[in-house]
Amino acid sequence: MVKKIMTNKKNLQKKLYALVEFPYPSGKGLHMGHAFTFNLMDIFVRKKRLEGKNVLYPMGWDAFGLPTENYARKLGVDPRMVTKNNIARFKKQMTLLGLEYDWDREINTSDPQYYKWTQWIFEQLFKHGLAYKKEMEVNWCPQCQTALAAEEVIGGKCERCGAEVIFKKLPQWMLKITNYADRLIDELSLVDFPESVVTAQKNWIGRSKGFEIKFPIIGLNDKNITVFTTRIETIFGVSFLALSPDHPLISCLIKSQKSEFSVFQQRIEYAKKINNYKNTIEGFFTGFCALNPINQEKIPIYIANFVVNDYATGAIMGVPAHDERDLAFAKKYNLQIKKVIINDTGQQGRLINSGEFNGLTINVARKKILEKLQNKGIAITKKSYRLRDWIFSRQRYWGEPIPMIFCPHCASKKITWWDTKEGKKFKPLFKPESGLEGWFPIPERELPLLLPEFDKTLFNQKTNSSPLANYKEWVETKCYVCGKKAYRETDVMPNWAGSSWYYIRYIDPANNKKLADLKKIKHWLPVDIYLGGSEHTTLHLLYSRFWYKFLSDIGVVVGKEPFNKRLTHGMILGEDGQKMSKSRGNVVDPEEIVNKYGADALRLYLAFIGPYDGVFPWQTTGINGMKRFLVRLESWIDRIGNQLKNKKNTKTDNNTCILINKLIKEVGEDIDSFKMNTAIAKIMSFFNEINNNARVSRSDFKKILIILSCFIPFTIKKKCKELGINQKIFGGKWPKYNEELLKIGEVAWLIQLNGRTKWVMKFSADTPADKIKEKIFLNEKIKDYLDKVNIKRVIIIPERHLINFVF
Ligand code: ANZ
Ligand code: ZN
Repeated sequence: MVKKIMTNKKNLQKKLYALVEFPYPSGKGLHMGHAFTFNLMDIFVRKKRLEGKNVLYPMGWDAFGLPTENYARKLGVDPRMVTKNNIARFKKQMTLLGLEYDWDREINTSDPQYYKWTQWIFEQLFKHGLAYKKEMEVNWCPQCQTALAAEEVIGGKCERCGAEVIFKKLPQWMLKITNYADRLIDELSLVDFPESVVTAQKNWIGRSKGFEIKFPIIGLNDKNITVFTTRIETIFGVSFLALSPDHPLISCLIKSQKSEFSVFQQRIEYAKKINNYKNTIEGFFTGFCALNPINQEKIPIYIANFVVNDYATGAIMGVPAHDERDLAFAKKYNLQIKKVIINDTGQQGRLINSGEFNGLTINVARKKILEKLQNKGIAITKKSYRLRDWIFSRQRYWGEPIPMIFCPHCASKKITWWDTKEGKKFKPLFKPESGLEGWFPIPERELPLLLPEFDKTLFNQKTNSSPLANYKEWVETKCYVCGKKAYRETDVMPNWAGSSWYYIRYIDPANNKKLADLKKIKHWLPVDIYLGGSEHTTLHLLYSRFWYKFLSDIGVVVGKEPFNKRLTHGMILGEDGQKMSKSRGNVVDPEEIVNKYGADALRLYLAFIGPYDGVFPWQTTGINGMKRFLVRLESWIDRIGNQLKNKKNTKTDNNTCILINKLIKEVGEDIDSFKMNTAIAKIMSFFNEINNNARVSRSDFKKILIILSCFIPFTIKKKCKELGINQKIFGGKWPKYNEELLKIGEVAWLIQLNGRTKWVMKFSADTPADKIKEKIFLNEKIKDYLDKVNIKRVIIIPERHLINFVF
């Protein structure tokens, strides 16, 4: 038993799941940014494999999406064909670059055997109460009769035909990601993400801890306005309440002044149009007042444009003396400005003009005021979130069909899925939303629900909703509950769907019974290192983490977080310092570069260009320089290789031995910490320092080749072949270094105080004497000591490795 656990642990230590964000196979082929990122991970993975790690290093295709659909529409070709061709080109280019993925794990989100499981996950979400339908506004082009994605609306106009885009309300599938808001924040403490990513995730969710307070409306019995505030201690300074322009109470408050209110509404619409909304302050007095529950003061109720409808309660208490926006509002409408806190910065503030609470600090006042109002049932503590539910419908063709049917008959009888035989037995994690009568998931055994064949004419017809609505035969189906006529959902899933769980499928890509085998999941997850773009630090990461937590809740995966470590990579700009784009004409195509300079020159160049998270312009001079370095390397390899061929049993000379040990250690450490640029710098300085007539043993020569093989695999392969080195370099082991030898290059310095040796410190032999003092001061202990005395003179005797502080 014990033995079994131990071997498992050993296996786990050996596993490494290295993930890079999979690309969208666009028609443009691999771009330089892909090459930059993929190359970095490739170096890392090659080293880990040489170390004997069991590495999962997969690649696949995020293949559904808008550009392919639009291209298909324009040319009347099947997006399946377009995707297939693009993928073939990407794959060829990746191979050209020497990226050694586990191609037997390749996945493609538009492959029915893949999206079967995307649909399956959706059905689980639905059954567990996490999917519902809601009327939401979409961008609609009345000319093209189609919904538009945000990026297709340019300056309020349709990108394709130039018609003015309107908002149209359509019922959309929604996913209740908000149910996971707290966990999506709190469990960030379990992962090793860059601080900027953690902050981006937190800000997107936007959790704010505050209070809800009820203000009774004077003259409307039993009616209250509930406001959300993070500053309950300012309640004595409230001089108005404000509701959002869509607040449900408005209908009771503006009965006698409907026309004035509609003028106000038009004013805000206009402000929205001229894009000055943020700086606009527009208020409308309802004629009603409310009672401040803390002191029974009468306060006017306004409607104000700056109160957001779907945040918190959609109503605020205005405290002009302590909030800038409230102050601007109070000035415009001549409202009281009453200061209730002095020193209102940080925690130092104290209450004034606040009755019995005068003199209290902010924190104490908060507690006391809450206590008082809470006892009367007027206030509670409350968290509010900026995060909204995820709109999951797209009015598109090239996406995963949402696997739902709607039966009007069952709907009229108010039958939901949870009323069916299967549904009754089911225990949902969350209470399902209302409004889902007549909506049923397609039986699991019938998945995947295939996207209907591409049909140019149907595809291009105008609809009132989605292209799939034109596929009448596909849409009409039979209700599996009552047997009457039913209709398939015609919306498809967003592009985010397939990428929210792809890293799970890599683990077990051919499984046709499950999304992936649990044992394999337990072995491989979490992903050890995930390299991706800064554009995905919010939504993609949030959605994937949400799905993972849900799948974990239903026992399909284990653990709380899917990605242990995340790195955000930078990018490569055009030679002109601008983003590479066809229209600017500054695109540098990796395939062309490989053809001209060879893949290894490009690999070296991209790894050397700078830190993995930087942004760098492409430089032709740089790649030329790399090509020259590569030529030098090759001739060095040839020279040593040929020497070894002729002589036997060469021993490495001492100096070279030290250099090689340093090389192994430092390059290895740099790769581990993803500093490929400094790793290459060290390789370069190694070849500068190594003597022209250096002697290198066969085994040391191989060590050098192994290190180089992570960066320039093609060259090393070629050289091995030429030199007849048939021991497989690529199946070799990442070399070990000798600690003792590293020390040989070190010299012990005596550190004296007034001529008496107090400490001994080791420095590498090549440390210049004038740098020794600096280095000594890096030692905390010694620095503390020396800082306390008044040093008069410092005597350095380099020949004797001695430094004397005189005081
Ligand atoms: C009184 C107050 C006094 C406020 C003060 C602030 C400063 P966060 O931290 O972002 O949650 N607020 C509440 N709901 C709002 C809505 N729907 N639209 C616009 N503003 C809203 O901000 C919370 C603060 O934002 C709340 O605290 C409220 O103003 C405002 F000296 O209440 B405060
Ligand atoms: Zn039915």
